[in-house]
Amino acid sequence: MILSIHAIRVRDLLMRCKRFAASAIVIRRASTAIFRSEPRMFRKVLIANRGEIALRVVRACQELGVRSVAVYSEADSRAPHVREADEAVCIGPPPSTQSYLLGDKLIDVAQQTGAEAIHPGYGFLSERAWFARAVRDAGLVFVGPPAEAIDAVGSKTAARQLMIAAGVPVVPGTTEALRDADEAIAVAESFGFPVLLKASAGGGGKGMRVVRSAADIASALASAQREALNAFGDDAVYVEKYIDGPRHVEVQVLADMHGNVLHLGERECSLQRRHQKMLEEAPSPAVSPELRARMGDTATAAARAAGYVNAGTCEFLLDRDGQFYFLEMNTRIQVEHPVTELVMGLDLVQWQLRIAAGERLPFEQQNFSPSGAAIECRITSEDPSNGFLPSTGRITHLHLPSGPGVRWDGGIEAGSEVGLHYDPMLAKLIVHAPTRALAIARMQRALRELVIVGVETSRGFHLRLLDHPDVQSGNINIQWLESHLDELTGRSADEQTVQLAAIAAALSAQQDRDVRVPVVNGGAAHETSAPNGWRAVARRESLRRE
Ligand code: MV4
Repeated sequence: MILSIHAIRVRDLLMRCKRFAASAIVIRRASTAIFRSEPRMFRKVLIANRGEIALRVVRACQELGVRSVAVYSEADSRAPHVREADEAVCIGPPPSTQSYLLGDKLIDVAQQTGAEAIHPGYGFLSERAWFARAVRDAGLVFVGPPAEAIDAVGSKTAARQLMIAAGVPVVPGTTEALRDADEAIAVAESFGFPVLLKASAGGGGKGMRVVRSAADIASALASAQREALNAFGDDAVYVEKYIDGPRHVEVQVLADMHGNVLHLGERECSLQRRHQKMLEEAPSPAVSPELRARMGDTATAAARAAGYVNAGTCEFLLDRDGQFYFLEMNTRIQVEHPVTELVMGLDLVQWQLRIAAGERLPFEQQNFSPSGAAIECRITSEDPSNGFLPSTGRITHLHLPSGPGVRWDGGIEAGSEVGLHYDPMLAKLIVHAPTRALAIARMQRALRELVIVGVETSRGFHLRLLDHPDVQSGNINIQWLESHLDELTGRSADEQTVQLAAIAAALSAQQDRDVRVPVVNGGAAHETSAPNGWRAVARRESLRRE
């Protein structure tokens, strides 16, 4: 009825809208002609990843007004990144070789959905130069560095040559593959044993051998070459002086297309097991402002030498004497990027998109210094008391920590199925506080609030880690975690004992719940029930609504 009364008015309005839209297009065309260099943010971006990083990119897109296209395997059809994206396309069965690693398919989907750019996240195709090149050749934008920059630092020996030429300190050693054991012995004797044989195509420690005497070189070289050939299809192995007990410190860089390169300080990443980081922090307790400036300048020089654009990371070894050596450059957004975001106060994933769209970095290097301290714990579905065996199952209950300075970057929710197809990292718990000591206390508090039921997780391990005096004092290096595993992986009780303890604790909490304590000492008497493990958990759980 209303419609018929106002039919004429509605038609009139529609006409005005059309005329307005037409003039808006004319104005936009005119303005792009005048400001041809003015970058335009993408309208739609495809996210070639899963889990927490896919959701992290969806969130960045939403805040920039960019439409997002998620892709997913059949195992991920109910995943949060699929639900939160504007569109989602199933790309294949669960194995990543048949889904998240199908570069051509991802490019097809981007073209079919009208996406203008592809964000690769980390892992999967993020550091494959051929994929960056194929995306560009398809007329799309790769949200990451140019394929040439990935190539420039992809081979360790080539990267070492490039960095030496740029004045970046590298560990003493060769810059070309070894021909034979005799050459390796000659080089090793020039700086002394122990030495480290490394695969040129390597990463993650594959094809690495510590050699302590000339007698051991020949067999170590042969096995390193064999392992390198198997893992990378390239048997090139070179030699470096072995640095004993260093820290792993990495520097975040951001570079735009217009020649601006910034560093955003360092992350301390020494707490790792089998090359899997367990906890990262920013800033590093071992880095002074003066060292930060020197490492930062070195990182920006390395990025310039590689022709780098977008977000990247320079990995360094920092030895006991405060000497630092360039190791390699990671040409992707990293898992641990949030600790840098929190202490530096910027959104790295948003800047990845803005840089890829052609924006200039509007920052001055001297305005950046870390504010407070941030810590990240990688919450994995692994059982620390059982050799970090991956744990699978359905997450039946999930309670997330919150409150001041707490951030949860997760890819799971209650109901999620955790399988064996992908990485066991479920989420990252990140805290920010004014000092390192307060950040540790905040992380301990947040980990205690966290409840994940259904799979074994690293939560308890992280609590024990943060309780250790060496971690609290920052007195750690890349060997520390693996040499303290026994103290950190408390053996778990058998299932029946766990069930009995849970029932006893629940009953006792139930009994306590409605007991009124007479007011003495100003009412503080009832606060004495110490927050000891089971009792505290049972009390909290019995107060929680289903
Ligand atoms: C080293 C080193 C000691 N000396 N190079 C391991 C993987 C690769 N990214 C480089 N790695 C190392 N290179 C020299 N000359 C010790 C390691 C190393 C390591 C480095 C960073 C983080 C964790 C590590 C764990 C074991 C060994």
